[in-house]
Amino acid sequence: MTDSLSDPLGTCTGCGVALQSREPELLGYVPVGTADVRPVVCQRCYRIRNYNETSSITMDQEQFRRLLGSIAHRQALVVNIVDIFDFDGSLINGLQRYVGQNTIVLVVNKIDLLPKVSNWNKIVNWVQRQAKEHGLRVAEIVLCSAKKNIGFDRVVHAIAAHRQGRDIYVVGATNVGKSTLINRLIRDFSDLQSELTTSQYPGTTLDLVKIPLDDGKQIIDTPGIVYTHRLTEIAPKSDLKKLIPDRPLKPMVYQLNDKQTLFFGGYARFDFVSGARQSFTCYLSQAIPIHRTKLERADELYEEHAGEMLAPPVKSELDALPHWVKHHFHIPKGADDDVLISGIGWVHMNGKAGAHIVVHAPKGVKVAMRRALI
Ligand SMILES: Nc1nc2c(ncn2[C@@H]2O[C@H](COP(=O)(O)OP(=O)(O)OP(=O)(O)O)[C@@H](O)[C@H]2O)c(=O)[nH]1
Ligand SMILES: [Mg+2]
Repeated sequence: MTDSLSDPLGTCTGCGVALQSREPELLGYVPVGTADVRPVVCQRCYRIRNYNETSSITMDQEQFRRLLGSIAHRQALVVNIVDIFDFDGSLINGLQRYVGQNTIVLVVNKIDLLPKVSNWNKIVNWVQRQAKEHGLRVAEIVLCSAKKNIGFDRVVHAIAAHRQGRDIYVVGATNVGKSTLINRLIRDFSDLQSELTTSQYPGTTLDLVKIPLDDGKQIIDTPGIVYTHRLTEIAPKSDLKKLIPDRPLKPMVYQLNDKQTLFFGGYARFDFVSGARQSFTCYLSQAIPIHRTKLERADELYEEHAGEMLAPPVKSELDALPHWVKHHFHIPKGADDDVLISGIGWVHMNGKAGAHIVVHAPKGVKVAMRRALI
């Protein structure tokens, strides 16, 4: 994975990229002289850490798939991290195929974002069922918050129980918190000085970063897989602060009559087309305003107010986003389901009465029905 410009300077301890001191505009650049300062981080990592800069350079996805596939030929424990806020969007399709016979521990991160009253046992059962439906055989499921240090002892326990002296690969979609979780492990269990680079933007880690363990084995951070079905991959970076929640979700309950519409900023629209009056509970970042209107007014409202009252995205960002497509759902009577809009959140329908729902979301963004998480 070394590019042709790389010097024999080794790799960046923050993101794993091969270091070079010739081309400031290319990945892995370190100014001459600084490459001797330990631990070495590339200019991009330095800027992300110190100026909260974004970087739009990400890894070639084919390379990533090859890298993931190589795990199958090694003896390893695979720690797969998923983001509870975008569970369906952040699952790795076909992970089982990539990792072969190796054991998988599924770590469900960002649990701090769930409403405070959430029942963890119910969530573990829910994850178990989802994993099974996706054909994922996991040795253990652990809920945690790497950032807020919740449930971390359970993560450590699960890793210790299943590792059996093997290397540990931490894998997952971008931005699920892989590097944050490993940093916590480093802080708590080693006296290493280096730290992995983390950021609020997807695509931070660029290559494998191997961190030595006391027993001669390694824990390996990997770049996140990019799924363009996640809104967070295609939304302008400036909107991610709003889209990605930074505190526990506050369920917003709407009692709707049929032919009413909810707008989620200007990013998606939820039409309750038919069915008896019922409640819909929205779980979105609190920075995304919800507007209720009549279905017959919805097109016009969007025409007039997209990018202004219906924002984010703001007007100047609208053209760069894919146009909306419609997703139809017929919710049977008695169902207890969510409609997930990857990267925006989800709407829970108690289904007492059955409903026909239409979700409008940018083309390509994953919109799916699932059993209720909460
Ligand atoms: N709310 C919350 N945010 C978290 C948690 N863990 C990580 N984050 C945040 O998620 C963002 C991404 O974290 P990273 O550790 O860089 O994620 P990553 O999976 O390594 O991302 P890539 O390197 O891009 O694949 C950062 O803004 C973190 O602060 C958590 O437990 N809760
Ligand atoms: Mg990372």
